[in-house]
Amino acid sequence: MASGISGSIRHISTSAGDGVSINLNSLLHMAQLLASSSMSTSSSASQVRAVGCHTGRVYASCAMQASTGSLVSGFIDFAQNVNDRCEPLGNLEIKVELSGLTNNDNIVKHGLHVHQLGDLSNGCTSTGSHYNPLNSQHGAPNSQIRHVGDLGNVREDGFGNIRAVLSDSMASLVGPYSINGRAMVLHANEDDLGRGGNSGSTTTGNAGGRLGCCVIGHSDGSRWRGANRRQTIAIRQEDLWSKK
Ligand SMILES: [Cu+2]
Ligand SMILES: [Zn+2]
Repeated sequence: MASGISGSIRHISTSAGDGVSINLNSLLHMAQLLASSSMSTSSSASQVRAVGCHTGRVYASCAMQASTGSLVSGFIDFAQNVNDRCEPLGNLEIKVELSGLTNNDNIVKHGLHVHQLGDLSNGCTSTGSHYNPLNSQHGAPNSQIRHVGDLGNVREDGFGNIRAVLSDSMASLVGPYSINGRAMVLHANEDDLGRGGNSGSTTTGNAGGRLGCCVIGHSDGSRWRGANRRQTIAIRQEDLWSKK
């Protein structure tokens, strides 16, 4: 049965020739339906799933690695609604849960960007510059002129933690400008969002050194849902404190 299905898939894509792109997604969808309904062996099914998109939610995660001299740790998680053509539906949702930042140093805001390369072979240095597939200038996340990777600043609480929920209209987990496999970088200083009036401002936002970085990769969403729960608990605790 399994060889029959994969055999017929191969046959269709071969005979379709140049026209294969027209119906590739419906073909994959059909193959997924066939695979999920009747296959007992999983190798062909997992190959199909690896390249297809379901309408629904996709997730990614990034485990922060500290640079030398930095103690930052934690996770950045991502969720994105997509259609069955692998196109984003609405904004990318981002949850930042980091700790180990230096308290009482008068730096409260830290630049957070997607950098071009998911390469940590030379620490955060080898992640390259801001992810900028449209060859634009650096800017604010809500600006027309920005890098796709420009996520602005995240803010420390009074205990060296950063807990933030971001929503971004340009960065995405799918499509031609996907950030999956690229790097998140947390900077030592505040990002001036392109308003600093010098050349550093329109390239990096003068956000300074790299405190930590991580490679964004596909995840099953379990951390995202866990982060959801922890966040709800944290908000409740803040409520309790504020009522005291
Ligand atoms: Cu950066
Ligand atoms: Zn930038």
